[in-house]
Amino acid sequence: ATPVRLEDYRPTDYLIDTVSLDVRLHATATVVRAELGIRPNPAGVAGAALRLDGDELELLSITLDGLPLAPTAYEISATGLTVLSPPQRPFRLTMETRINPTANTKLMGLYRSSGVYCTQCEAEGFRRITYFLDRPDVMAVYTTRIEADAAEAPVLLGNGDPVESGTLPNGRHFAVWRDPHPKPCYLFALVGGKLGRIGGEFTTMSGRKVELGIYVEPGKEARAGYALDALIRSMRWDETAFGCEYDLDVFNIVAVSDFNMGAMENKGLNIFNDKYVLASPETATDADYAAIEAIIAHEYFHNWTGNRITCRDWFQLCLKEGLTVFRDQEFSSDERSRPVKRIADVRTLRAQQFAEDSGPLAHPVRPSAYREINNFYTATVYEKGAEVIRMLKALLGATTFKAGMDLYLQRCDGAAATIEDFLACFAQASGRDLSQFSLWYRQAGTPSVAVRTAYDAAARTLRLDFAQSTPPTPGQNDKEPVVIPIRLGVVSPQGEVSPLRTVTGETLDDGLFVLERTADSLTLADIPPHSVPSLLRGFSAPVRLEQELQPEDLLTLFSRDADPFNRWQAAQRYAMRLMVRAVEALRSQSAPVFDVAFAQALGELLLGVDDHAFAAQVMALPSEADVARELGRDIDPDAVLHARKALRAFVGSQIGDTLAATYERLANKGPYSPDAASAGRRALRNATLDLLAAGDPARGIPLAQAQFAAADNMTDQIGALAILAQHPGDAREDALEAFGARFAGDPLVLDKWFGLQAAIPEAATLDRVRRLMSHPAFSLANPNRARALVGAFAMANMSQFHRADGAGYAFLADIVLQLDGANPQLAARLLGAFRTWRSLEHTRRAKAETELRRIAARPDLSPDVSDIVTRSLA
Ligand code: HT7
Ligand code: ZN
Repeated sequence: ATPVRLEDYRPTDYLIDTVSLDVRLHATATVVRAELGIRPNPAGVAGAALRLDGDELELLSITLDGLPLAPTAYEISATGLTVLSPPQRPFRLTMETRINPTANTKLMGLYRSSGVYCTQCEAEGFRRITYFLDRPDVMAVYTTRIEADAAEAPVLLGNGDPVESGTLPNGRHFAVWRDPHPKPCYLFALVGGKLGRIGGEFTTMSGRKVELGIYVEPGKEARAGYALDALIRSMRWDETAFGCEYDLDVFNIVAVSDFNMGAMENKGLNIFNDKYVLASPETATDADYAAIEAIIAHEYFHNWTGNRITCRDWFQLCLKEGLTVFRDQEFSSDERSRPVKRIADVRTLRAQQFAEDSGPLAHPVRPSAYREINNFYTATVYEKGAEVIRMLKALLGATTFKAGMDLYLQRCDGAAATIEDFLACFAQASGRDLSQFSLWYRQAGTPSVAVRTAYDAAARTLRLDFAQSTPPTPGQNDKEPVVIPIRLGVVSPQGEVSPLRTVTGETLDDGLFVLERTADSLTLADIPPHSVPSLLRGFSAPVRLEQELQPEDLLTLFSRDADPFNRWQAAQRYAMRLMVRAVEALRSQSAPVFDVAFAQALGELLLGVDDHAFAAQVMALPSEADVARELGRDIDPDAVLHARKALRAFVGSQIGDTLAATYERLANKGPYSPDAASAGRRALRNATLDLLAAGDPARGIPLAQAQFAAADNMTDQIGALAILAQHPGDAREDALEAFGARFAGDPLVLDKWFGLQAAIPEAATLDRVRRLMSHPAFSLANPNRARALVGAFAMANMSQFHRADGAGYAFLADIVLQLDGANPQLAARLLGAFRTWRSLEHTRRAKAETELRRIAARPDLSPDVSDIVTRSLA
């Protein structure tokens, strides 16, 4: 396929102002009648043909202003329908198409999930429902009539507000929904099925009463309570934090069990993967509760950042996604612990986005070309996109940032906007030139900031020399310097140096130094001896910081830094340093040597701990993938695994008594509550048990067995099972069997069980995964199941996916090829696990390449898989 390029953007030749749909639902032969109010676009080419997109549609009839269109007046192809000489005035085009929702395994367009009819139109799914100008800059007002068998689909939902409903002969019924807000077709949705409901109410700041509904599989209503609570909190927060008020009388959420992504922000009718709606103490972990809260908020926040203001084209995806991720992260920070949320978000950013940015799939936050847009719903667009917004706020300050947001929400309301439109609001509000800042949207790759420090004891000055560089990425060899906000402080033996002053007498506002050139320096005055600079506080920019810090400096920061993020970062760096050395030792056949001071520092943290969630983040040492990224090249995943295991065992044995005492002290006292403080306590308790079992299995495993047996909530139960899973033997197998039997009827819980087993870092795991694929609850056709088992093996089990014999690669390649025909989006996502292949040692690299070439050689690959495999090999 030829790439679509940003520079080729042109407005459409026609606009569609109104859409009236009549959808007669039928399992295999749904008929859609679409009446489109069309007019020539003054910004388009006069007299041009009208080319509508279409995919897997059967056209039954077509009329123009009520008169049948002659077969010579239009052409149909596999990708669309062209009206050759449309009138150059407003006209009505009415088409009937037939589609088969049951055969729709791609889960794009109209499909059935466990018998429920539902839709997914972003990015280009509406063309699988009717012929249309399927692009986001075509905005119309929609009226949707849905008709169905009343027994098969008693609930009929659409966008907007309900206007009419009634019964029909032959057991059929109908409902009509109208959405008064013009929207792009990717926000269209309908649902029909047997669904249970829980309801609520929200009164907006201007007094509008909104009826809230959450629809789930009948019988699971009780598990939707937390999602409803999160929705109400999100609606209130968006009013307070951003002045964004809801704009319809109804807001519905429907949970379905077959969904390619997490959720979808369709106007007034969000559709969710049920994994992000359903929760009960017995079935959901604390992490699940937090994810539900974040995703409910994210989709709701799209009502303004995405729906009221949408994207002009798909290159602008970060306009809505980066901004909305930023907003949901802020919401969770306000609802929970800000530092802990920041640490968790940075962990995700580094694991997903940094990995993407350093491999063959690297692309800018706003890409300039794509072959398949579905492959650009990435960590770069979402997570790095959010970091760019966070930097903008840091650079402008909270007040000016708010003024820029207010201007954007008012000026671009109702429009299909671009990143330029967005930045123009902040340039105006601040009076600043943001042209260099806009490079963050255009330039791929993770910048490195190298820092050298020089202390002049006589003058009591500390000089910091910064130098930035961004490595080449595909298609971008030469990089320009970007604007990097570096929040910093200095930790002296007496405490924080405050305020920070330069030798020229300026005060560093908020401790912010902005690096704009390739190299720059800063000299701080009046710095006591033995002070340690604390740089990139709160992870103020998405960069790699290269700062030489000695163990004693790291211990100073870990114990005394006023910035909790950098306290955590210091512990991670210390652990990383030990693991990297251990990898080197193991690869040269010698035994790793660790540092007692590190273990003791962790022990001391536990003795004085008050923020449990923070301490849990410290105890979770860098992952194997973190270590691999740090090494960067010639990676031997077995050496990484063993280095990490060895450090964990060392810490666990060194501070075993403290771990055991902390574990006892943090025991559950009352009934389960998902609140952040209780979740933090459980997280720390599980982390201490994990390290204890790593250091002294004879002590830790019986405790894990007891916790597993007695647990009254999923966090404790799966926490214990995850620990047992790391230790081969009967205790593990017995617990796995008991868990599998107990939750045999609960697919979302079994996903955890699949995932845990797929992540066991042992040679027998690949066979275990193959066996589990025949488990009655497993189906490759269900994206949650596929991701839980195959995805976890490929993405969360580094040593086994990257087995030296290449069997892990061959397994994944087989699955990708098997899935590609049915669900290309899912196949392409799983294939993304190969993205780090070039950084491995040569034997594995060769085996990975063989499998990638085998996939590439397959004829009739989907555009999704073909795009990923081609870029991975380039
Ligand atoms: N905006 C939504 C993206 C999405 C999606 C994209 C492609 C294929 C299927 C999809 N389902 C949802 C979700 C979001 O980011 O809010
Ligand atoms: Zn989103």
